[in-house]
Amino acid sequence: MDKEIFVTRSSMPDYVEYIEAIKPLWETHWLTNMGAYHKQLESQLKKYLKVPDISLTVNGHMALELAIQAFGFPRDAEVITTPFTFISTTHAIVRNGLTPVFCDVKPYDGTIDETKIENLITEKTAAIIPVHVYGHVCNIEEIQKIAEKYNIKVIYDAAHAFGVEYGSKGIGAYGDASVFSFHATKVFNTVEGGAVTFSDHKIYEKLYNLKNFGIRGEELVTEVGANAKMNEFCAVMGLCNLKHIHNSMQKRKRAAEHYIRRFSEMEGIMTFRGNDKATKNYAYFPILITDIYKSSRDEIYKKLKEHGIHARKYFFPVTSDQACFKNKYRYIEIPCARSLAEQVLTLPLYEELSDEDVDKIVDLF
Ligand code: T4K
Repeated sequence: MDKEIFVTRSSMPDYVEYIEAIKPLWETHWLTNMGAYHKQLESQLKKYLKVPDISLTVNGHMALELAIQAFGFPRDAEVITTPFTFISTTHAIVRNGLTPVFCDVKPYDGTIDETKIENLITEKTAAIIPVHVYGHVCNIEEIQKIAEKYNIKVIYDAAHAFGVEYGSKGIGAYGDASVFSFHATKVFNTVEGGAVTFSDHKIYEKLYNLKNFGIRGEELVTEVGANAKMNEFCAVMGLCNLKHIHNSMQKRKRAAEHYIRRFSEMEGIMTFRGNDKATKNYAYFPILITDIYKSSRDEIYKKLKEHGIHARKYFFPVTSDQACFKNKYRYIEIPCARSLAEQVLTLPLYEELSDEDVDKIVDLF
């Protein structure tokens, strides 16, 4: 069997660097509940992500669930969202008791098709939850215009968009809130972790309650909350990984550019360009295996697997077709989302992926 190559490989600091960094925990024994490292990471990420405010969480999914909950939408409200995403986006809406309304996406970048949002708005629409899928930036300006026109909220699922900048601002500075994932498979990880970014400080207080049982004093609980705090071991992992993030993205960039060079010679294989006004974080390397290519996406997926290369069909099937959601919600045509889901293949991309690894993968096409 060839050396196995997975779709990604967690970035980790040097072992000694992390061990040295967590040593003080053996003196303080303060391991969680908004400890010193949690505070440090919040303040460093606020600067790095160029956002007005941030609240850390135990993972990206809980960040999304609690961000939605923080706005207190009525129970039967509708939320316009994309089906071309990881299942977490749709779960977070439904677990809040809200109804997802699936909008189609744009074929060239997979983000929500802003021209189709307005038709889906009803008197029950409370929010739009678009996804900066693969780090591709949504049409922020148009989405904002629609939100203002109908007085609805915008919560971006920015799980893939860590470090992306748009204009002079961090991507998390747009909309009413944005949600990031720091999962082990992400470009920046805290093992498990996530964050909500926003500009209204009232949201910080609300999220504080929601992630810490609503506790505001030893004998005072002001609201019903969950437990979704980031612990100190994860926060230290984040502080260490943040020191190396530039380097890490540069290495991913090198591998991504090598893929692009190789695929530019191949008719029928499309790579994504993303938004020219946004910076790139090289979080994922999705390609489209179009109908004119000699093999189908599934044939390539299988062939790669036979050679120990574990590409992934992120995101097939569309979330609205998953067993738990199929035929449950309003029927809306989503031809582009379905077609992308059938043609997309996310290829391995991580720091240590060498040009030789990329060549080995592309040579199998
Ligand atoms: N919104 C969006 C748009 C998202 O994509 C996600 C998560 C979320 C919200 C929710 O955020 P989190 O609650 O997860 O923070 C993975 C991740 O678990 C998930 O975080 C991610 N999106 C999704 C796209 O992918 P799987 O089930 O495909 O991962 P898995 O376990 O198959 O791992 C993939 C590869 O990564 C492995 O083959 C090897 C490598 N790996 C994996 C792990 C777990 C490592 O190198 N280290 C590891 O620790 O879901």
